[in-house]
Amino acid sequence: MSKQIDYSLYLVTGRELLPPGKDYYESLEESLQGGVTIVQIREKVTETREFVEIAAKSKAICDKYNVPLIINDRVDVALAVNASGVHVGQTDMPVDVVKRLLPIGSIVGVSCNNLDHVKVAVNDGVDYIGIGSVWSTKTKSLTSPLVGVRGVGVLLDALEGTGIKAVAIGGIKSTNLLRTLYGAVSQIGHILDGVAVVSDIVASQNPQNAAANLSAIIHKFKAQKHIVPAMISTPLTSEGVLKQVLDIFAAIKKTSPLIHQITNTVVSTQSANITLALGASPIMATSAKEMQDLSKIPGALLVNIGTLVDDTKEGMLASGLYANLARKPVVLDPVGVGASQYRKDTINELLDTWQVSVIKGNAGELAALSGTSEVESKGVDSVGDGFKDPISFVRNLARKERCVVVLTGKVDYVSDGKLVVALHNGHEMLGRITGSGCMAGSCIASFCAGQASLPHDDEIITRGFANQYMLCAAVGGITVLNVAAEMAVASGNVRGTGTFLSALTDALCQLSPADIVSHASIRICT
Ligand code: 3NM
Ligand code: MG
Repeated sequence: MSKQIDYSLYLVTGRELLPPGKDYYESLEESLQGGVTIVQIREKVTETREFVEIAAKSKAICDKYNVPLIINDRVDVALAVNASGVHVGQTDMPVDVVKRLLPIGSIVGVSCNNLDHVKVAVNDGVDYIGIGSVWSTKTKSLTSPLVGVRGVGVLLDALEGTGIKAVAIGGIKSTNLLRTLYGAVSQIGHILDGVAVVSDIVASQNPQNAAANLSAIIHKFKAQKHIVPAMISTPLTSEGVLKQVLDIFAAIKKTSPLIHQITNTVVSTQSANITLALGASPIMATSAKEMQDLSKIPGALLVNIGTLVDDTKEGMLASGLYANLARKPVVLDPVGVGASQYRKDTINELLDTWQVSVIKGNAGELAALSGTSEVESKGVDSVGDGFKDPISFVRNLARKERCVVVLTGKVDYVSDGKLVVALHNGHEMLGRITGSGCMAGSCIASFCAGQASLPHDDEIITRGFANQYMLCAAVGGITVLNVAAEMAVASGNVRGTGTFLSALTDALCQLSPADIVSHASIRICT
């Protein structure tokens, strides 16, 4: 019989982290009142007698709230206080021995840092695994590399079909919990059963509030699962996408959303001008110190790593976190990510820190981001003919990163992980000026912001995977720039690349809904 345990908010104790003057038992009880669903007593240096005493008293408190108590590492202590189970690490007592010693029906959990650990845990038939460390943490000195939010999903894959539960641990706080939950998902869409937290609860003066905050985020997230399948079941047609593009286009003109862009020094001016031409309002702020304030203004965030330096990286990390918290769409342009290890590491750090709504790149960039060698890049440019099967590629990458992916090229492909849309607009002149890809990023961000300003459940906006709203926004951003390029050349005002850039800005400025309808080529591939 399977044990019905609620792993959703798993408190691991840490008496050394209590604020000065805060009583351990009081803190424990308050955290239970705040919504902790399972407790692990973790005592690393305490003598056995004291450990047993703490465990027994903690057990009495947990019993009052009907919350199971797990003991870290020590089977004897668990037996002594009749705890619900034991949690072991990779260098502790082997799981089969633990299981032999504990009463039948006890819970056994094990810490896993990598795929090999998970495979062994599955083989051992544990009840749950703790995956970590997801984020950096000061609570425990770590002996293995960070798993990262996106790394958790890979380990969850290995649990498919086993019935083994999983919690993530390490550096989880109310500020990154939503990102952790969104990002830590298996290929077929299984989410974490819970998150384990030490300092965000224990180090708080008010552990009840701290736990309640975390609990509210978890419950809201879990409730959203029911929204998304309903959306997917509404089939989206090419006409439906075009209609949404027109609605968003009108919303941009009407609301002039703030498009916060942390972009490269090569294109900053023209990206700002293109944003203005579309009717949105650019701000090119880069300091981490102003990211929280900017996140409060409705709009969207664009992060472009074209001329990456450490100073702007700090701003990028902060900007996305705040945008996630404010439920603002985030667009990532991984410019030249294949060019250097520094860029690759940074993109991984960014994607592990916040949830993006849309990733846009050329074939070389998206190949580097996804780790395939099928397409190579030279600096910021893609080399060769692109992917053999671009449709499957964008769909898979969208699933993996749980966001909308835009693959730019002669034909542009956009996918939310379910649908793939092919866009056939554009002009070869776009390839002859610098920063046309970056301008496409600005246009996508403007459309994401326009979409977010329309009346619908704003929770859906930041949700990446299978998000038809953000899919339509990305299609709109690419389409208006490409149609404007066609119209710029058709205007007869283009004598070279310089006049092309001016004519492109003019055409975008003057673009009407009727122009979009008559020029747009939007085709659903699947
Ligand atoms: N185990 P906090 S990380 C106890 O990676 C523990 O297995 C980890 O503390 C692992 O929530 C960790 O304060 C500490 O970051 C988590
Ligand atoms: Mg241990």
